[in-house]
Amino acid sequence: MSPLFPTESAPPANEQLEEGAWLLRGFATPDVPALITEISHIHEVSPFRHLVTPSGHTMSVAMTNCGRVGWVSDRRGYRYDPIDPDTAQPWPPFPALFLDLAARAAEAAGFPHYVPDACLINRYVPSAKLSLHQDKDENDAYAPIVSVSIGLAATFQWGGRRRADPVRRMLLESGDIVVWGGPARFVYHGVSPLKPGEHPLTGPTRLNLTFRKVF
Ligand SMILES: O=C(O)CCC(=O)C(=O)O
Ligand SMILES: [Mn+2]
Repeated sequence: MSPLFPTESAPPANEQLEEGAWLLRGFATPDVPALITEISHIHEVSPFRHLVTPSGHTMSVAMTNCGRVGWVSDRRGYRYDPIDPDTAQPWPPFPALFLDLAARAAEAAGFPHYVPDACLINRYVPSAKLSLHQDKDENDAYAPIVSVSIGLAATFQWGGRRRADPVRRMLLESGDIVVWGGPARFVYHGVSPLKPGEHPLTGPTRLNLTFRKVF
């Protein structure tokens, strides 16, 4: 029987978005302060930068990477590169916490033994956005994307396998993780323009980690 005077609210429920895709609400919340510290160390070695798309558009989201390879874009196209083009050095290695968190989240979504080799780190300020897209520069077409939200909340767009499919919108808050792989691996997704706000740990900013298995 439930208590007459509940003192604690129930833990946030996980939500299956479709086969192969889960929203794990609050999964990373205990790790958020340590994740922010790790991101600031990565930023000291490989700073956030605004990449240019092959069509010449400068992205509103600032990006950096850690891991064996990093996702980059320039006039020549999109690719994974073991060298940070801004520093001419390898990307910073994965912090142990990143690998551990990604593996735990993947397992909770039905993808055990997840060992990513890249983590793209996105930094959004108000009005920054990511248009509807598929993540398809990775060779592994089954292993999931594990996407961790930190700081200001954002509206996540979850579409279908075709760009024109209907899009669901959901608020992602700090500590939420979305995992999509297997049959959901190539679902179109995006982030609506970030609304202004102030988060106790990140100020007027949203950070996002997306883990990928590239090889
Ligand atoms: O910021 C997010 O929540 C999604 C990021 C994303 O889709 C990407 O980096 O490819
Ligand atoms: Mn993506």
